[in-house]
Amino acid sequence: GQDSEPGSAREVLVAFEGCVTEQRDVLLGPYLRGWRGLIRFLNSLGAIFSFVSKDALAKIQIMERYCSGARRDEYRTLQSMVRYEVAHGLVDTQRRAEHPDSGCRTVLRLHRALRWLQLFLEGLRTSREDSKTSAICTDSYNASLARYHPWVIRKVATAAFCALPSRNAFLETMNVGGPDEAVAMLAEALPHICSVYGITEELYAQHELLDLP
Ligand code: 1Q0
Repeated sequence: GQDSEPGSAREVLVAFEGCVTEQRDVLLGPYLRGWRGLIRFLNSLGAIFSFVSKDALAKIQIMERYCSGARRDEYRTLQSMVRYEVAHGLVDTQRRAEHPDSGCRTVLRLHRALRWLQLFLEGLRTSREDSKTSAICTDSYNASLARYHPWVIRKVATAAFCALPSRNAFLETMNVGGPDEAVAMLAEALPHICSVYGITEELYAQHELLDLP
């Protein structure tokens, strides 16, 4: 519900912090809450990004259904999800067919987007005050997600990036105070996103799931 969704960037990033257990498992509940918060943030940037938030939301909803479904215990962590889906042949590895919306392929799309987020936030954090948000966003997109997207999506996405507010205005929309506070919060939060990303990447590599259709 509305109330359980994070209201500021800090809470979004804290949700990612809460994902990783002592055994370095990634809990899907907090992972999806972090994503819900990101989508809320994205929606606040304007309708121009709704083609992005619609796709991300659809993926979050697929995962939320697994997490509250009959097999919810198998979907407590990314590790248990991979184990379960792989062991039961629930993952399409060549083309999308019997299992077009497996948890593994759905999370992979979010995982790739998390790499973009990591680069984008790191770029924002370390950029000069007069840098253009659109340039930071384009660079991080080209270095990550773009390679998985067809030409049309790349064009539409890079056109939409031009609508992003200036660096300082963007940092202010994070709702954690002025640009300096936002930069400090990013410095504190980014290691947690990096760690979720790194653990997922390793898990998917071990199971050869990084190219799922
Ligand atoms: C700040 C501006 C945000 C710009 C978002 C950059 C990503 C652009 C991606 C555009 C692609 C969306 C169209 C759908 C593509 C799908 O084909 C693709 C593959 O899925 P499938 O099922 O067809 O195989 N889907 C994806 O690649 C998923 C893309 C998800 C992108 C989610 C982006 C979430 C952004 C959040 C904004 C956060 C801003 C910073 C917040 C800081 C505060 C914590």
